Amino acid sequence: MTMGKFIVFEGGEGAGKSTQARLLADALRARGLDVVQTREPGGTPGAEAIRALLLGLDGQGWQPRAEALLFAAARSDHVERLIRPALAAGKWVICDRFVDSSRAYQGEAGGLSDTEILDLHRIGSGGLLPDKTLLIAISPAEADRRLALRDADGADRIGGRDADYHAAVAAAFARFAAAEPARFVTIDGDGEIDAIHAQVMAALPDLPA
Ligand code: T5A
Repeated sequence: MTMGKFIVFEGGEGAGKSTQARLLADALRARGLDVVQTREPGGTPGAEAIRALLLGLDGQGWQPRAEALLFAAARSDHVERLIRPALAAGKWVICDRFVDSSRAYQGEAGGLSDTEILDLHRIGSGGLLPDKTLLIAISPAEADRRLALRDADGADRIGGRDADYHAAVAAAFARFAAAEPARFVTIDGDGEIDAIHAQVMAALPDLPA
């Protein structure tokens, strides 16, 4: 059995990751591929329970190290129970966020070092990395516009952090993409949904017809 492929969408809030993940999953299924679409934090019952702890608005929130450990624990369960078995069964896994989100949010913006985040990932998930990471880059003004339309009730605990935090996240993603050009493709996320989907498909040239 050939291993499946692991494709991850990364980027800030409102960049259009979930929208594009859905469109890519549909396009791959239309080509006859067996696709698992999933997200982080979450994707398994245990990881979804941790998601509620991380993103809920009650309580005092988490210190950066506890937050990083919770994301790593959720990812560990997700990788062990869902992602690795799906890849081993030859499926394509399309995931909304993965370890680069922890490197950007808990690392760069949250104050942990990249080495610390990658150590947690090695312990929790055997250091698994995507075959391809599609970074959707969007201007802060366009993200604000989309989220204001969608989230009339306000953002979650991490999405609601200040503009400096989100600027640090965006800068970190751009740096990761520049450092690993074979794994990352940066997609211009400011345009129309269909035009962005076309960029996504062009970033995956080796798809079966
Ligand atoms: N986090 C996560 C960490 O801190 N560390 C980690 O390790 C991980 C894994 C996750 C939070 O957790 C943090 C990051 C986040 O703060 P979430 O709710 O899953 O929280 O948040 P996001 O992943 O950011 O999801 P969002 O839904 O906010 O953003 P998406 O998925 O990028 O955007 P999407 O597709 O939902 O689109 C947003 C809106 O814009 C519209 C959509 O219809 C939707 O209404 N839209 C467009 N409108 C116009 N033009 C386009 N091209 C559009 N594309 C989408």
